[in-house]
Amino acid sequence: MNQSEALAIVREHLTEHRYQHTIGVMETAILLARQYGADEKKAEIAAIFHDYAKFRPKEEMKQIILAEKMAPDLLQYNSELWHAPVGAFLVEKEVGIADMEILNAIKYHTSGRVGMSILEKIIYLADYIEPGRQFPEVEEVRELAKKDLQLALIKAVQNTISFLMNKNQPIFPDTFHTYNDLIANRR
Ligand code: DGI
Ligand code: FE
Ligand code: FE
Ligand code: FE
Repeated sequence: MNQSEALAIVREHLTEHRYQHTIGVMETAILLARQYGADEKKAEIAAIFHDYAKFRPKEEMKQIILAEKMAPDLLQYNSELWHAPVGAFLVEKEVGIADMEILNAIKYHTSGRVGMSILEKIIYLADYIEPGRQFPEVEEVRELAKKDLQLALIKAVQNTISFLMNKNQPIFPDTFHTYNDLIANRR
């Protein structure tokens, strides 16, 4: 699948704003893949489809999580978390993407996970720093991403956790596990 075919598919499922975000994630992910020696084509496709399920009805996502026996505790946390694993499932089923590295990068783009692959890290980070993101903390992470993927990712996860805590939001356990794993493996 080439870039324009993939973009045409995903565009049908997104708002214009989310589509522009997706373009930003794609361009950022390709650059990060080039810089850090990951597969640029896989980064491109994973980025294009990362928010594929963002606008699925909550009820549909809930049914998929139950039917596919995905982590059941997902349902006890913010429904904003659901589009990542559900997206990976639907991209395989509806779009026919079978590459597990791409599917896992989509699946874990919101929470991260323990033992993230380089592609998973790139998609998580590209989602956080793409040019359309404007919150104040993002600039520091963009600077870190030019030098050190690991340090940039740690900062992005820390910022995400702090942001949620400041809003009195619950934190999904995998988000904490991601943080602990990155800190434990810091050089
Ligand atoms: O889909 P995007 O907006 O591009 O970004 P995303 O998939 O990284 O995150 C979607 C939302 O999920 C965002 O508003 C923050 C929220 N989120 C991320 N991690 C957690 C979380 N919400 C809760 N409650 N707990 C988390 O651990
Ligand atoms: Fe997302
Ligand atoms: Fe994210
Ligand atoms: Fe996104």
